[in-house]
Amino acid sequence: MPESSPPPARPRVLSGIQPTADSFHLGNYIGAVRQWAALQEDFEPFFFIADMHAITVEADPKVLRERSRKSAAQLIAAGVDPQRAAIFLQSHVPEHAQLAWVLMCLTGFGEARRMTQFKDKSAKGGEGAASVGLFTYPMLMAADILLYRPQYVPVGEDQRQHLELTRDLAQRFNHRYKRTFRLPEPYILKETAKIRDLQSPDNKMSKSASSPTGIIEMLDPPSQSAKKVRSAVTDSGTEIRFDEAAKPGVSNLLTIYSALAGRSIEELEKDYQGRGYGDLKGDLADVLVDFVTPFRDRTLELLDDPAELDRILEDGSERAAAVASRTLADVYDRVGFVPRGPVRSAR
Ligand code: AQP
Repeated sequence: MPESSPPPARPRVLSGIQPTADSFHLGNYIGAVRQWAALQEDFEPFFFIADMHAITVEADPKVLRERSRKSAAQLIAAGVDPQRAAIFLQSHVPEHAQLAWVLMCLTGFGEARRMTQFKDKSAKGGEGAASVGLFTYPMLMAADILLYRPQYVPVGEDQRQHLELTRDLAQRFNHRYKRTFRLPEPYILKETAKIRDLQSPDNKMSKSASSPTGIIEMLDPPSQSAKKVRSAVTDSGTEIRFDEAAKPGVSNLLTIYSALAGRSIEELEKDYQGRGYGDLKGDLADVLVDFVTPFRDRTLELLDDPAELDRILEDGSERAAAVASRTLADVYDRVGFVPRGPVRSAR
C-alpha cells in the first residue's frame, strides 16, 4: 500500500476562474482574484483556468482557446506571480477529471440536484436542455480543490454552496475509506463577497446575467468603464451611507471604491458627508480608470507573447500535476483499484 503523501511545508491555497468571457469583470477581481494575489505571500498557491468547466455550456473552440490564454494573462496582470504560484489550465492535469469520477460516485443524485447554481443556470432553457456536465460541475469543482489538499479556497459568495458540498464529499470519502483529504475552508471576505450589478444592485455582477451597462469589464477601454460608473443606479434620497438593505446601489459603489482605493468605508462616508451622489460617482470613475489602465496595458503586453504565456502554463501544470498525481494515487489505492505498475512490467 503506498504511503500517504506528506503534508506540504506551507499550507496551500487554491482557486480557479472560468475562461467564459473576453475579460474578467470587476466582481471576479474584487471578489476573488485580488485575494489570490494577496494569499500567495503566505501560502503555496495553485490557481487554474477552468477550461473544462467552460464547456458545460456551449463554447466556440477558437474563442475558448483565446479566452484561456487571456485569463492567464489577466491573472498575472492582477498580481499573481508565476514564480510563486502554479498557474495552469485545468485540462492539462487529467487528474481533475479522474478524481471527479470517484466523487460523482459518492454524491447522491438529490444532493447534486440541490445545487442552486445548476438550478439558476438551467432555468433559462429548462433542465432537459442543460448538459449532464453542468449538473456534475460541483463534483468536478470538488475534485479541483481536493486534489491539492488546500487550507483555503478564496472565492466569491456565489461559490459557498459548492464549497460546502466539497467539504461533505471530503468527509464522506475520509470516513468511508481512510483519511485522505484535508477539509478546505472557504476564504470569503465579507465586505467584497458580492459585487453588485451597477444597474440592478439587487443582483450580483455576472457575466451571464448582467446587462452591458451593469458590468465593468476590466479590459474595456477605461473611458467606457468610467461612463458606466457615472451612470450607475443609486437610490432615492441623497445621503452617502453604507446600508445594503436600504441603499444597495450606493453601498455597492462604496464597496468598490474602498477595495480599489484601499480606504475604509467609514472614511469614505466621512469624506462624502453633505456631498451628492454625482461627486461619489465622478471620483470613483477616476479611481477606476487609474486602476484598470495599467491592468489593461499589462494584459495586452503579456498577450503579445503567447509563447511565454504557454511556457508559464506548462510550468504551472507540471507543478500542479506533481501534487495531483500523488493525491489521485492515494485515492485510487483506497477505493480498491489495482495499480498499473506490475501489469505493465509483466508485459
Ligand atoms: N459579483 C461577484 N462578486 C464577488 N465575486 C464574484 N465572482 C464572480 N462574480 C462575483 C467570483 O469570481 C470567481 C470566478 O468566477 P467564475 O468565472 O469561475 O464564475 P462565476 O462565479 O460563474 O462568474 P460569473 O460572472 O458569476 O459568471 P456566470 O454569470 O456565468 O455565473 C469566483 O470565485 C466567483 O465566486
